Amino acid sequence: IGSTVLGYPRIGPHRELKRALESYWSGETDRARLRETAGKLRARTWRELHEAGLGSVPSNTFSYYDQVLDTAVTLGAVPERYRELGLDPLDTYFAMARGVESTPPLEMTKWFDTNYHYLVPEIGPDTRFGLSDRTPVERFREAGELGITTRPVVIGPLTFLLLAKSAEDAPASFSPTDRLDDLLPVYAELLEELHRAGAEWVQLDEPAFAADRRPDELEKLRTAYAELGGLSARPKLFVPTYFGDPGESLGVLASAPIEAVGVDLVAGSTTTNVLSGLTGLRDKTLVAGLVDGRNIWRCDLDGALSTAATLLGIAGEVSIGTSCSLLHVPYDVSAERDIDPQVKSWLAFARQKVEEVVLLDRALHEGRDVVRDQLDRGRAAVEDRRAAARLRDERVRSRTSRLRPEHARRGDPAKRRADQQRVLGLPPLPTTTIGSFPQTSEVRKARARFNNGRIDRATYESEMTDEIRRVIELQEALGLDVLVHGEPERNDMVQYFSEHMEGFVSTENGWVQSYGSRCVRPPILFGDVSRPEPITVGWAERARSMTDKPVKGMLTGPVTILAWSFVRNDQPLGETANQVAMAIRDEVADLESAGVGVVQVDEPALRELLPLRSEQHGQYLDWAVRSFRLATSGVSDATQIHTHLCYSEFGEVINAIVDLDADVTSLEAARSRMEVLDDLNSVGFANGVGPGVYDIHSPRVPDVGEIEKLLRAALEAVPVERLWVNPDCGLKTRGYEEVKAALINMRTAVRRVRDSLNT
Ligand code: THG
Ligand code: ZN
Repeated sequence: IGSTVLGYPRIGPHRELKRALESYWSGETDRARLRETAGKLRARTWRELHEAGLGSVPSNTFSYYDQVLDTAVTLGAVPERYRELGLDPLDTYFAMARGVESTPPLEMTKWFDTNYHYLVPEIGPDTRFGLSDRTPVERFREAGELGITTRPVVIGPLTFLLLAKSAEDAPASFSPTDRLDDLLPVYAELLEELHRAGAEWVQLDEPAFAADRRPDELEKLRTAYAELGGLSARPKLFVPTYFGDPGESLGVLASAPIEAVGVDLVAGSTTTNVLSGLTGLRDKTLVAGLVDGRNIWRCDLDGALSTAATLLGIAGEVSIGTSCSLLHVPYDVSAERDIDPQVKSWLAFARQKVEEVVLLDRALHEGRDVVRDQLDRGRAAVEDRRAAARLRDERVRSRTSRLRPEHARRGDPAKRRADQQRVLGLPPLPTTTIGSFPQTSEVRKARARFNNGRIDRATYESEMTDEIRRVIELQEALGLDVLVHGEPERNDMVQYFSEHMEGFVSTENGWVQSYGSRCVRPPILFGDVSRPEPITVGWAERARSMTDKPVKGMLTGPVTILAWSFVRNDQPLGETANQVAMAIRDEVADLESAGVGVVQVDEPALRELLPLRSEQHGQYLDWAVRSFRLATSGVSDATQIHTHLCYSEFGEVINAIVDLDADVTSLEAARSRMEVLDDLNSVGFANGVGPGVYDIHSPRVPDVGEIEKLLRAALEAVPVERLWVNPDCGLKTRGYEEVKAALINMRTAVRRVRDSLNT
């Protein structure tokens, strides 16, 4: 197969696809324009990868929205309600991704433990599979016209079914994997067409096997590749797993009649041990995923080469690859103009990673001498980073080394509740919001003008103060009980904090796709973390001075800061978490000193970093919970700590929610009809809880009766003195009209329920 990457960013080096999509959706441009932009981006990527010298260039890694949705459409798994819209294929596709007036979109969820989100296919007993779209073949031909023979990439049949959910009307006993036998002929047809079109190799991704899998699922993997491998006229098959150790699936794939297997040697710590015990690879190619596809550090080339050398005897052929698709890193570090030059010299984005792959493969097969200079330069950068004094801040290290269990412990919860109620004097069923208020275009413009120096700090601060005053006045008018300042000064809840802490650098153009056209710019955490001065205290204090009601200070928790940053890989994540926790702890203490008696520390990503393998859950949750508690345990019993978690699926972290020991936890719950409350009861949760009473992800304004019903349902599960009332997430992405209407209805519903409590 030769050197290769498993996938590549597709949003465009300057987010060209984002702009083209959003302008098509808004009706400003037509589809010809969108197709033209998309075609140019694909051609550019193929040329770049080809010219860089890769042995095998992937295709079909482009997507208008999401690769799982692409696969569903190719295989014919389009739910009836989208077919019935009678739209053409492109708009049917976008209806599944974004919904239309009459029909909401498919559910979206996290792609394994990354910050990318995919659309969840719905499969039922009646789903009519069939090769309904030939995009992988068309893209192969399109690249061929540029003179580049590519390797089409498609999600493998098992991962596709394992990521799907059962259709609404499927019987309870049904599982999407039950349909494997009906699906395989469609894959077979696709492979045959690709073969006829001249594809030598096809890549079928099976990352689902880096997570825990049951024996019957491994058996299905065996069946699937026995069948696909047994086709008479087909391309060679390359099946990579990634995001962790493949465990037993590696043995299954090694003995399957396929030509190449790929393993993630960055996230998979025990994979090399497993490999050494396998004999089935002797007549196969092993694509060694040695260049990290998920982080932005330059590769330790010597280390990678010595690992690669140990594999030479195990597989028939060894090719160098990335650990996973490069979708999860930005395009090109050389486009960054503002990153500190020394830190910049330690970094590799997608383009640089392609160079590393090519280099390693040549060193492995042609000898180190051929690429001596490049190896020397790479080594110098890695050694410079390793030895850099600026990675270490002895003040930070001596502080974390002196941490004791009592630093992560607060007083008795009942006493805390009494002390807090004495200070706050809240009514039953207190109302609050999650923190952010709509980010108006005026607010965004003011931030942008301040960042590029067009207005001075005083003007910026006065504009933000005016905005905070408006938000406070609105909340007073709505009669809410615990107010927030609305966060107009924040671009992103992680980026904002990283910009105010030591140990991070930000990028100018380091965009990574989060979902569809939406991107984030993860900060780079390179060294010891500390907080040189208060970050949010000035804003919170201003808000506090504008009202007699309690004001809640708003912070992002250590786990979420790590989850949404590129983190250092030279020490355990738990150690980095302690440092971030202490920086947040300092901020919490300063808020308390400034008279802010309620502080919320958000951890929406607590679930996201949960390891794919359950045997690693305990260790992760230990450090994750400890870091939250370190951040929040430095205050008096009278200071009320809140936290907020989103993205449902609390099941596997439900005990951790208890262990966080926040005084009040607000959760996304409106869509799951308060079921989470019973789950919390079953694990002995006894603190305050604010199950979201309406879904902020939809523009729909909930009516009073609906909220009232949810509140009464919540009161069945939680005693009145522990129940809070709030929307289920921040309001940043909504408009003021909807927000006002929804909060008025929330407030009215609470009044009705409170009145009925008194009688
Ligand atoms: N911040 C970060 N990561 C996240 C979220 C976040 N991951 C999970 C979830 N929230 C993802 N959701 C979004 C929602 C909106 C946007 C991105 C991810 C978004 N981005 C702007 C865009 O693409 O136009 C860019 C924002 C900017 O200018 O900074 O709207 O909240 N880190
Ligand atoms: Zn949320």
